[in-house]
Amino acid sequence: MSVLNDDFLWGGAVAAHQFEGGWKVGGKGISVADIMTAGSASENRTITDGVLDKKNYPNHEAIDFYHHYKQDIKLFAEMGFRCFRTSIAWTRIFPKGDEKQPNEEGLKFYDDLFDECLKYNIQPIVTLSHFELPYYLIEKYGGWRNRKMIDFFVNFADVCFKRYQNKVKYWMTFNEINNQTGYNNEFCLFTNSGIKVKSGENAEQVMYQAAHYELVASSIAVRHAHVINKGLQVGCMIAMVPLYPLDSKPANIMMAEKAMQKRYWFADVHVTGEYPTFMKAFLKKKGYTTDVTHDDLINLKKGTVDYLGFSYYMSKTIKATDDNPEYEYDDYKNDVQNPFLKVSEWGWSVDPEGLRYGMNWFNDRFHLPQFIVENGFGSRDVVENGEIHDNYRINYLRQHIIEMKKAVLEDGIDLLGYTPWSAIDIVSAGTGQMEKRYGFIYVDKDDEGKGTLARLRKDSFYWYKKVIESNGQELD
Ligand code: P53
Repeated sequence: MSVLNDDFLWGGAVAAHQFEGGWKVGGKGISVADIMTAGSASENRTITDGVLDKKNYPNHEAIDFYHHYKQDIKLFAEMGFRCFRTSIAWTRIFPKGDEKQPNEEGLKFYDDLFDECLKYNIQPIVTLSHFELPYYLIEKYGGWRNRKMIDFFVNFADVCFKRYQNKVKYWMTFNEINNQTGYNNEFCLFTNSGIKVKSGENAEQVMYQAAHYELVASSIAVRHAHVINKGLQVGCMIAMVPLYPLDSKPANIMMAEKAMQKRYWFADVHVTGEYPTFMKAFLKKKGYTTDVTHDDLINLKKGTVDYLGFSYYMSKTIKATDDNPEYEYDDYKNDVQNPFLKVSEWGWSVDPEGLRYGMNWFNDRFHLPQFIVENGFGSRDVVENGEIHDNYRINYLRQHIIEMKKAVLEDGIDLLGYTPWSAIDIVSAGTGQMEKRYGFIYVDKDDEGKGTLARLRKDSFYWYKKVIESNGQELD
């Protein structure tokens, strides 16, 4: 029987703002994550005007990886991680975001972190922008509403590529660039692009213009990376949430197709360097992207990505409505329950086969190596005598690894690696909770911010260690 390549990158993933803490240490500036309060499954996080007194900002301390990194990386090594995906907090390197010179103390922190990984032969995999823009850039420039952001991002990327080129080979530019469309898009417009939608404003229009600037910034960063060091591999990062038609009614099939276009055109631009025809037609009809220059189009074409990084948690199912002959996807109107799938406490469906489907869908279009950089199950965990029996998490991951292997071994997809979310328990991006846990390692901290921060190995820790040791053969 064929098996995965020996150099398959098994690991785990996190993002700086969700686990580092140390929000004011080492000259770090305030990021968008630092002004978001804790929410819950039913209550959204609020975005406050700067840091206010007496509010619970879970990202300020998070799990304090900043002061625990040696201990935590040792645990990752114990599991046998071959790689570790994290992000570089932009505000550690450029506290305000528009400085010309980087903050040496911030750069030094990531040197130490990456060296600690490399000591155990763990390859760092790095995202440049993962929901942690400098807040100053939002106040002063309006975030990605502003074309100037391209220069600030590219400067940040250049500094990182130059500094860490011998420690980090695989990079990604913008985390889940496509989640600004569809589900909860105003929240994502803030976390991804630092944009607060004004009343009376067309959020969709703002999003398309901001996404254009981000795609141009990404393409310039990719081109620069290759000039700095030919060995660097820079990918995009797309949230793959397949949108299935509810049934075989042609209108529902067409609705799902148009919805997939609306959510995944970002990947077309990243990979081909061009806007796909359906998107050109849509933008023309709406008159949305008014600021697109000739140079932008050249940049997009010259900076196509080396691989396709993506997250996969769930699929969604949709149905057309009669009042929408042009099939403009609106998740609030079109999303329906999939009668075949169960959902988690947070309403996320569990659909292992959707992972294989998504990988095939990407592969049919793009013919690029892929990297599963997030996949996991958010759940409450119970500690009993210092043990955590999280078989629900093991089941979820096992089923997804089985489908991933089919995609590689039966469908022939070139897959670089698999970094489940999350290497260790961290603050949820969507809800700000600690109790929506994804980790192999439990962290003693609750939603009120109380706890000793002690680390405990869950059952899934020992299970995943065996999976890696056997290169994905032993999944029981
Ligand atoms: P949390 C939406 C849909 C799928 C994944 O999410 C998403 C989002 C946006 O919240 O985000 C990714 O923590 C993201 C991570 C995040 C993870 O999924 O809300 O890249 O930062 O933590 C899980 O449960």
